[in-house]
Amino acid sequence: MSQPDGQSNTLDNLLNESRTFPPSEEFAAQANVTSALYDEANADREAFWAKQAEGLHWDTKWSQVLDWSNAPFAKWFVDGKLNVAYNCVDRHVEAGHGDRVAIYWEGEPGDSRQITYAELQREVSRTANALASLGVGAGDRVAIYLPMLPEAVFSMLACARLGAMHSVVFGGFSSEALRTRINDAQAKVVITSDGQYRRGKAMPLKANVDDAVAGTPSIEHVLVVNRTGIDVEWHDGRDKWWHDVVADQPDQHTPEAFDSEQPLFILYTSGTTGKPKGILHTSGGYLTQAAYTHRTVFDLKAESDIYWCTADIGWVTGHTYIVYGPLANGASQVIYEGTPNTPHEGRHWEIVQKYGVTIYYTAPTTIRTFMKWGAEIPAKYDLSSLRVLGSVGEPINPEAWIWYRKNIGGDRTPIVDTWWQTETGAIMISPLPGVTAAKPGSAQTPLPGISAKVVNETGKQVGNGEGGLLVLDQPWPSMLRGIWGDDQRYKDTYWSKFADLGYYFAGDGAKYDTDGDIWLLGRVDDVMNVSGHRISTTEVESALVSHPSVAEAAVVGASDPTTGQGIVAFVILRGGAEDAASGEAALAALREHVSKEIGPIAKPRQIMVVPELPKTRSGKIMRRLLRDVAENREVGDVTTLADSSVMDLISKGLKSSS
Ligand code: 6R9
Repeated sequence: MSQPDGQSNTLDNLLNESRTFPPSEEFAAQANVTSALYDEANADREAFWAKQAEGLHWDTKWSQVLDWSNAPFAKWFVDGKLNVAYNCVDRHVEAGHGDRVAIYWEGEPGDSRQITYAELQREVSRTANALASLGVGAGDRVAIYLPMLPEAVFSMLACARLGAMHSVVFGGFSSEALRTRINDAQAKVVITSDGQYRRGKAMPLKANVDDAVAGTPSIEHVLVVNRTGIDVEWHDGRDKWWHDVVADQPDQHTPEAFDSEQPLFILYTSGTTGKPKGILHTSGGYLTQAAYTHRTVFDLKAESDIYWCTADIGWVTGHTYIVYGPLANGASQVIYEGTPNTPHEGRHWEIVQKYGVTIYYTAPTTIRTFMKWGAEIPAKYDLSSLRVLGSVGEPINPEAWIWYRKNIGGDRTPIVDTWWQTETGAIMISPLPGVTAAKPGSAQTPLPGISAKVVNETGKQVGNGEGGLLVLDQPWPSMLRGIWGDDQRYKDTYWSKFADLGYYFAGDGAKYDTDGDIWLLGRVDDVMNVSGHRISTTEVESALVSHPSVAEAAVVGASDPTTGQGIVAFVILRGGAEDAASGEAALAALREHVSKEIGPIAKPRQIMVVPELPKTRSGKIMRRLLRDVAENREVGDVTTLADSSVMDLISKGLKSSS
């Protein structure tokens, strides 16, 4: 049973983690669903999904739930017609919830804005009218390159309303990254802002668009939100201020019903090689699974919950769990513009306290950052409103999970560790907070309606206690419908490894524990091979993080003349531990700790103490760059890093300490 003591020196890692946290009786009693949902879905998957889809408003009902005859190109809710924006906005107003707050927006400098569903309906209508006046119609592509502003949500929903597709590009990306994405999608309009606040400073944003758009013949207009008031260059005719074009539009707009398979958005995700893939999502199936998972996995009560997902809108988590899922469910949510340490390291907890946030969804990297800052920071705030916590983006180390539950969740809240991908569109594997006895570090069970398996190289399901590759062996409503403009790459990337079995290969390693629960082990490209043993980076990282002095760890395999690969670890120490642990003896003790946790084979050859780790916008560690450092190579392409100066910091720090 549970020993919820994250601060102790409990030796735990993915191999012997055995604590479980069943939901409390009170939580289970009020939960939206029970374990009967698994039985219902197993009895008839298509009927189950049809029932979920019935929760949306359809102008025309579907004639067939799933058409998989042209696999791997799926059609869900065939012949059905709906408007996605109507479902996310208007129908809540028509149901009498116009006064409910949809968005509590909190700006980084401390300004704030509350937007009710009735206001959201007017804003989205105005934006749709404005985009239409700029020539945007069904099937067109609109690039959105904005900070976390309400206008980003208005823009996405306005596209959906018009049947146009959005391609949101993270505001931290370079002009070059924006240019290639605009060109790949042949976008007509790009929506941006003059600047964006980052750690208390107004940084230019439109300037990047000017650079990008110099090389994008398809762009006809640049629509600019005035956020910071900094100077911008202006191209008459091409550039339009949001407040000029949108404000005067009529605040009514009649939504048109589109086919269930009408493209909704493209979202680019970087592959290990080659140009980014434009992942294509469509309407009816996507919205069905977004709404269902948001309601079920977070146990959402739309009338009373205050939900907060801390992701950026430029990541798929922002699409599905800030925009489409919560709004389709009529939820009230917080959207925060800035970084977690502006102006101080308690900003998130101050926001939780201010709005009485009940559901909080973030990434392991953020949790480990909070650990590094210290438990005394959240302890200063009233977090008693929280009732469900979520994690997404990477495997969460058991120690971080325990810390999260103890210091944020008051040893009380369920935690849902949600596995999914840009490609899956919505959550696929996760505990259910009122049903599952949670295990720290495991995503555990495919959701009702979803089928996933761990298989070996030949596609045969492995047994309990064994590891292999994660596959999805049945189509699901929010699955990607392809890679924009490249059907062959879609088939090659996801469907060729187990072509005769028809399995979708997710690219992740995973294993079953002795109960048959699933543990994710990271991308298969990150698996190391030490003297012929396959060792997962996640396992070694979790062993390191389970040591009291370590806040974050990244592990790579560096080529080694004797063992094939040797394990090189990069660690960030917890607040206060720096002096004690960076000495030789302390590093030797850390190596011993890993050896004891996993076995001598997993003992790092070398441990380097660093101030930061290189991460993508969604908080994933870019191990490729660390491998370059470990193998003494010139560091490769850093354009998709959230903060491109991090690699300099790491290289400099290593030089001065050696
Ligand atoms: C939503 C999102 C997808 C990859 C995925 C996996 C990793 C995400 C995870 C997780 C273990 C979890 N991942 N959630 N690994 N446990 N709960 O992150 O999408 O940016 O496309 O990344 O992220 O490796 O394959 P995306």
